[in-house]
Amino acid sequence: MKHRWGWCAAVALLAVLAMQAQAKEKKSAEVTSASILKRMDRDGDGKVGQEEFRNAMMRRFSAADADNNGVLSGDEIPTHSIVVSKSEGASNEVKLEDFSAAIQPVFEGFDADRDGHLAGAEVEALAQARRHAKEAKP
Ligand SMILES: [Ca+2]
Ligand SMILES: [Ca+2]
Repeated sequence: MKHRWGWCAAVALLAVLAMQAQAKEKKSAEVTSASILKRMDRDGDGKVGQEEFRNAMMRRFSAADADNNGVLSGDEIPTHSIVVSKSEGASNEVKLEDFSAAIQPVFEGFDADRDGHLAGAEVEALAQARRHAKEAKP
């Protein structure tokens, strides 16, 4: 009986440690609807409009394009961009035109009610996709 309790305590301790590790990991990779709105909602209406989304994505492209040649290659390719993953030839290089062409379908994929804005649950779905992309390719 004594043994059993010790074993239970050890398992409980491990579970707590695992949970703490998970919480820590989550915090460092946190993408929330709030953080997305903060970055993309430039006119402050609490929604991400189509233009705001496109502008944010284009900012990310320019930021990633270190040598400014309109093509992301090798280390320049952001590993957890959901637009990049939809762009053609994403494994080797991402051309500005392919990236740009992928923005619209990605936006429409998240705009569930098709009103041209991402709001509420739509932003949350975007945040979730970003989190998953980060987890898949750290
Ligand atoms: Ca807005
Ligand atoms: Ca919408």
